[in-house]
Amino acid sequence: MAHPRFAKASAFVGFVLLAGAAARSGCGKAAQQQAGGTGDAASRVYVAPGSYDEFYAFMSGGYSGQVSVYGLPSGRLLRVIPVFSQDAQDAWGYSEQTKPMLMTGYGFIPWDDAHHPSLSMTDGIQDGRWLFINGNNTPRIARIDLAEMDTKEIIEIPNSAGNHASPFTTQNTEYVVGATRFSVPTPQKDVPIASYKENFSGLISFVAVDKTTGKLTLAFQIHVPGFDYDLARPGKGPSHGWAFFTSYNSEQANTLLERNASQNDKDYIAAVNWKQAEQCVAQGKADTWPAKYAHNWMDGANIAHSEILTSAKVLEVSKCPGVVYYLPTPKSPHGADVNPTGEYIVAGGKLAALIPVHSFAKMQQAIADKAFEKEISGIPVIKYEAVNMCEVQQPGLGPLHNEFDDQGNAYTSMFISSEIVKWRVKDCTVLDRIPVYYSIGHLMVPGGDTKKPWGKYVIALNKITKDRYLPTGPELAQSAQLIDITGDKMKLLLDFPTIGEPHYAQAIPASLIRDKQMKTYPLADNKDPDVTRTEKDAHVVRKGKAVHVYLTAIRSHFMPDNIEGVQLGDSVYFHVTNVEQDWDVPHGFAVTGARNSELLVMPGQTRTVIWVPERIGVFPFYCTDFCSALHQEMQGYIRVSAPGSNVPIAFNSGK
Ligand code: RUQ
Ligand code: CUA
Repeated sequence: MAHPRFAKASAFVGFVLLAGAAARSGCGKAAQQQAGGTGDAASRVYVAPGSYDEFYAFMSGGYSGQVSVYGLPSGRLLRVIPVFSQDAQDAWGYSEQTKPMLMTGYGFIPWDDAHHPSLSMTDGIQDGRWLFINGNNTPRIARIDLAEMDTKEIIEIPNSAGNHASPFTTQNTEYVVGATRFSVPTPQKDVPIASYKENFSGLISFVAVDKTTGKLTLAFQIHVPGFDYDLARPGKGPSHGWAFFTSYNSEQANTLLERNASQNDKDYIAAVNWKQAEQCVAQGKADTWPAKYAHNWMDGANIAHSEILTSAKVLEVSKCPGVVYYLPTPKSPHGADVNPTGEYIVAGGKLAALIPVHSFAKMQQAIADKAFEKEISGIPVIKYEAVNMCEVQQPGLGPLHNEFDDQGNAYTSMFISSEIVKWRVKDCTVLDRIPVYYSIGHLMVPGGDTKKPWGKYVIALNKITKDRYLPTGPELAQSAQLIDITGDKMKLLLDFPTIGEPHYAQAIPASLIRDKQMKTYPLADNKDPDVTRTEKDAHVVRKGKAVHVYLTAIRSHFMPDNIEGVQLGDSVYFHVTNVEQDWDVPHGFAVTGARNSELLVMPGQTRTVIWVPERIGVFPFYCTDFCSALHQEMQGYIRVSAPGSNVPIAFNSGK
């Protein structure tokens, strides 16, 4: 049976793994019969040729390191935005103007594991300015500009390891948050791994976002016990000023966590009063720790810069009492989600047989009453009964994440029983359930994490597709499923494959950002020091062993397109300016034997690629983007002579 949802949940790990395997193997035929695909469903997702989708959806690429942009309800892929991974299509991380974006305190790192996109908000409602996403492996947070759909900034999070609980946005985008998933010696030092309990700890990080420019600054970090801080949600409305972080491994195991971190019946949600933390930091109560982390940004000319920062403000809980409380939460919780009113905090206890709903008002009362069961490293643990509002009983197996609609309902993803369960928040009553194919991780309702859910759909972001698509060798597509939530019963409308692993996603009404889309970069404003504004300015100069070629690109030629005087041992810098000012006319640039990538140059922009020839001869370069009827003619030659040759630098020009 593909959906053993009524099986009694058990914390016994072996059982859990088996149940997961059962869900994964699926029973294809039954599954297909239950799936959508009716004419009605087809018409709900049909966006006629030439028409636009209603929503932009931004999906994390997981281990692809990027963000993909889809239209909803059609599920059409519109763009892949390069973020943490080098991307040859856009020359991201290959061109000289973009390479500094991938700098870290560990050097140049051209990859990360991107999990959770998070849109900027004003008063708890999406404002269409920026999208943030975390890098999980080398802790980082990126900021994408939604008018250009381009990554503008990446900040590394020092002293942290595994930046998973990130980068969730506070109500007015005051902060995006981060936390330590893998506790480590903090600050790092050489100690036995078995000394975990004495030497390992976690940090919860608050990265401030400048209201006007979006600029990211590491504001402060809070030093916390060595659990695994997994996911987070800032509060909103009444709970604005707080943020909630789930943790597992309160056992503080350092080996075989699948067993050793599954001992306790409850782990904790860390409730962090960040407004109070701000005050403590302002009063000088934070310590300054040495640190080494990169801050990378695109300037107004779209040229990346990178600086290494060397200190961080760290607040000890003992110096700011009341800044963190622990809320007991069953069992090894994963997601922590705050409902649209900001009153309820819902956890997804992966190994729990229920979904706990904590009340912010009860939490405040419990703090006033000191209804604590104990303290852990100076952090009061509030009594479960004093904070819990209700429990959804037997919802299914393996609850992970929760999203909300505008009708007071929650939707929870069930990894093990492969389903979405809809339930009423105010009394924890299950209303409906729908199978998904298979092994759902996150789910997303457009605006479902904000004060104003747009509703209409829930998207299941599944880990396993098995029998859903034509097979493609050992690696199968991962999948999103679009489900209608406008009626009492959820209805499956569409399957569409995704790029990389779709952890979380966000969606915003297209009307909020469609008309803001940038069409070209004004050539007059191009401040790149290597810009070539007109063909008359195109030229080639030698500076020692470097030859700089300043080219223009316009339909359908480069200027210059005949270049001589380069010698083996030189590095050739091709600075290509696209002097077009029309929308949707990029030009590409590629040269034989280039060991990096092509360039793709947007109208009005300059991009540089370095070419180090390794043999003598005459080599072609050409435009890689089919830009006009005479695109194939958009080509040139560069001649490479022997070292010490007397061939002078020469080029044709528009003069
Ligand atoms: S985590 S399911 Cu980052 Cu739940 Cu992916
Ligand atoms: Cu320019 Cu093809």
